[in-house]
Formats: sequence, C-alpha cells, structure tokens
Amino acid sequence: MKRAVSPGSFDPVTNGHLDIIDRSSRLYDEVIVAVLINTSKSGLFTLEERLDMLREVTRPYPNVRVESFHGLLVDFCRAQGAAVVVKGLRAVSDFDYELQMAQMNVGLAGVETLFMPTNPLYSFLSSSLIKDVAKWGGDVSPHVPEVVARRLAERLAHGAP
Ligand code: COD
Repeated sequence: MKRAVSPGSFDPVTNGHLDIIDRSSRLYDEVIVAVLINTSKSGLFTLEERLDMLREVTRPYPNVRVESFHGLLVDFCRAQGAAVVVKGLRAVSDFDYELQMAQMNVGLAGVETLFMPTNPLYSFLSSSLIKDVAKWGGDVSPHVPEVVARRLAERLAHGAP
C-alpha cells in the first residue's frame, strides 16, 4: 500500500490545505493528515478542535485519515509505514525552509517529500492570514470550509485574541 503523510499545524485548515489533501488522495492509497502537537506554541484552536474540523472536512475521502503527532515527523512516518510526505508550495518564500526540512528528513530516515504546487486559487492563503482577517471582521468564508468559518466566528465572538 502506498501511504503518504500530509503534515501541518492546521490552525485552522484552509481551502489551500484541503486542495493539497484532495490531490494527494488521488495519488496515494492512503493519506494520513498529521496535526503537530506543539506544546511550545498555543494556537487559536485546540488540538481536538483542529482534529474535529479536519475530520469533518475530509469525511468525503475514504482513503484519508486524520491523526496527531509529536516529536519528529519522520518518526511518525515510520510508525505509520509511510515513505512520503506531501507538502504544498505556495511561493519561493516557502521553498528555502521546505527544502531544508525535506533534505533533513531524507537524511534522518529516508523519508521523501513530494512538493505539490499550490492551486493558484489558494496561493495567497495561510492559516495566520485567515485568523487575522477573521479577527478584524473580514469575510473569510470564500477561503475556508464552512465549518471553519463558523468556528472562527464563534471563537472570535467569545473574545479570543
Ligand atoms: N496552498 C498549498 N499548500 C498549503 C497552503 C496553501 N494555501 N497553506 C499551507 N499549505 C501546506 C504547506 O505544505 C504546509 O507545509 C502545510 O500545508 C501545513 O501548513 P501549516 O501552516 O498548517 O503547518 P506548518 O507549516 O506550521 O507545519 C510545519 C510542520 C508541522 C509540517 C513541521 O514543523 C514539522 O514537520 N514539524 C515536526 C517536527 C520535525 O520533524 N522537525 C524537523 C523537521 S526537518
């Protein structure tokens, strides 16, 4: 079975992430969306909330499963039997750091990275931009799944930073 991991913080998942997950699901038998448990950085959404949103938006994909991980991504890949990580590339600015991580991951464990060019419709999207726009009352509904737009509105209405 050809299995790939699509990792990230997903705080929250955007249409850009979802596009990469959708396209990966056509290339691999199974795609594991892996949410990093980052104890040193608190996000807008808790880990459980991110997992919930991801599980809801990936429900139409029978070969996509959502998990969390901590520590090294390559250890998670090894434990899951995945030899490939899929990453979306938005711009040259993404490339420098992504290349370093990809080379490190090959060196550490022979885990390869497939870089998928972003869909031009979503090339400007990031979770932080979405949170910033939503925080100031901008309409993010064209850029995120419906469940995310709803949760953002609820969270920000309750006074989160
Ligand atoms: N279009 C296309 N792709 C996109 C878009 C978009 N609009 N937005 C995001 N993406 C893709 C990118 O590939 C990105 O890498 C991925 O989605 C996730 O994005 P984020 O912002 O949710 O997540 P990041 O960048 O914070 O995630 C970083 C990781 C968790 C993948 C990384 O830190 C990691 O692997 N950490 C584990 C620790 C580790 O192994 N460290 C050593 C690395 S060598």
